[in-house]
Amino acid sequence: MDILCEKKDRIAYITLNRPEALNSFNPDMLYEFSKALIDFRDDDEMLTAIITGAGSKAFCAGADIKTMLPFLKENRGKPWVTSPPTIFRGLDLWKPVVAAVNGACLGGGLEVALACDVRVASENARFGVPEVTLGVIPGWGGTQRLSRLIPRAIAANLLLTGRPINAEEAYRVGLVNQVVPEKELMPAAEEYAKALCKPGPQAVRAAKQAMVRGSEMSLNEGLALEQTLFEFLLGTEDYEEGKNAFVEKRKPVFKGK
Ligand code: CO8
Repeated sequence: MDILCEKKDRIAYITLNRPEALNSFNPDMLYEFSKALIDFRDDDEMLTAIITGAGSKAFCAGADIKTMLPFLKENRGKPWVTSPPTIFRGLDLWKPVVAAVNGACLGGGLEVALACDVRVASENARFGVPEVTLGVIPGWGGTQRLSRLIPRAIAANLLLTGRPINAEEAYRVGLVNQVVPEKELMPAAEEYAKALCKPGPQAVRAAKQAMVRGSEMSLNEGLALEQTLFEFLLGTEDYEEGKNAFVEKRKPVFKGK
């Protein structure tokens, strides 16, 4: 299994599991990744996912240069073959996702992390988009998401030179939320995940949707989307529970309905 999935306490753990190739994606693994994400999206018991890489050397070194890139070349013009829905393209996933980044996070690996909502890194993490050094460009969202997330000059330097940055610099430029010693990586990621499980699930998803979709819209369109989602939430049981719990001075028990 190139993708491991475990579910515990409403958190889905998705592990990229080809440590012998630094968890780089071959075509089968990409399909398995897609399935795992769809399963997470459709499982009502699951509220948040944590994506990480097996072993301590890498989160993910990107597409497998020896198998994936030739596969993509062979199937040029056939997105139905090359692009199963994932968080970096084609899958609307409004449940929150945390990336726990251990070691190398390069190319497609960084693109996976960029498509997550929160990124926690171990001190040995390195981030980069080396695709230009292979004669291609990032193709799983890196050219778009990186410059939307961090200052454009820094994104340009990474994208156009292919040079990586270390965890400390990634934190300084706002690429990651927190840097922790390696052994504290999963506990730190779990802390974020648990915090994301606490509020009303429908509200968390609506907030993510408004933020992600809104960033693609004019301010006025974004405000209209926000209002639509707000009014939708007023009709949910979670809103009644959240409001009543506040008034009754107790903790809310959300059902995600
Ligand atoms: N693909 C295939 N094998 C890999 C990859 C990779 N991306 N990365 C590492 N490996 C393999 C190595 O070949 C090696 O295998 P072996 O032991 O059989 O020789 C093993 O993993 C260990 O790697 P290294 O010996 O190189 O380990 P180091 O610690 O010396 O170096 C690095 C670690 C710096 C991470 C180095 O392995 C490296 O530079 N890897 C390549 C990183 C890279 O260039 N990634 C970008 C790939 S392209 C991409 O991601 C495009 C995504 C978008 C697709 C678009 C679709 C539309």
